[in-house]
Amino acid sequence: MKRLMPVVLCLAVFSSFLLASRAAAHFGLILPSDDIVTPEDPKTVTVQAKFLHPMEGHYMDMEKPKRFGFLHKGQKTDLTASLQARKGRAPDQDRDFTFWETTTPIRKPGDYLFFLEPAPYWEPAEDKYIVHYTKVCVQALGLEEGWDAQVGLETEIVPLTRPYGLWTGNVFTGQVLLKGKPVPYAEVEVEYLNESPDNPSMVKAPSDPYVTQVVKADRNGVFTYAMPRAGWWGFAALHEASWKLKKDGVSKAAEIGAVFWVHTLDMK
Ligand SMILES: [Cu+2]
Repeated sequence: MKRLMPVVLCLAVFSSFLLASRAAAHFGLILPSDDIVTPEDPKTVTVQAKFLHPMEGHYMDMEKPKRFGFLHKGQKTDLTASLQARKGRAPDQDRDFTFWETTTPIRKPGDYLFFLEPAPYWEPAEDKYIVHYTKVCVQALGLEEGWDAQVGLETEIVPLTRPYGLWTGNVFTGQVLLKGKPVPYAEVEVEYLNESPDNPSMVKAPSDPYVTQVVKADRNGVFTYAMPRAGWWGFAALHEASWKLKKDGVSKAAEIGAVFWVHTLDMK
């Protein structure tokens, strides 16, 4: 979510819904059960697709994704048809939300770059659609190749840091691409997945600016962020699409996001 302009914020004071949404950034998420599959333990991984406010643990309902799959050694495998709808319950929500899940055997060495093109999500608070093109990398069987590949999504983050085997405190550096070209000075929002499976306790933000971190890319669209806690970290670069979508016959803008997720572990 693009943070609202100050003038909008003034109006938002009258609307607790808008006010609440100010701090919350939307993120597409691909969450694999394992991010590194070792040669000693080849397995089938479970992969979930969700749409949420990661730091706050607030989930939106997700419609069936348009496209979901992985890129491995230059070859795409489509898993869209295998996606199953699942229900989840966030701690602060009094209703279930829908997400999508599939499993895939990891049998061949090399990086599995999972990608997601969700169905457009209508956000009434922002009067626009949101489409987050999301990626995550699963390292397989010892061959560290493929993580820096472009999937060819309308917008995507291409990692310059190898996106696995990261310690807490490491930096993550990536390049923001829009239609295959770097985006100078792109703004990148960063959030911690507070419901990371290995997070011992939910982190409470002392004030709104702590919820979503913001970094800007350089003139080549390259950004860097150091991750201060073990778990999953999401990076999102948002732009307005060059196309529109209809809502009840009216043409509406779409926010397209390039999202990448990485996992960190504490050194012990
Ligand atoms: Cu939301």
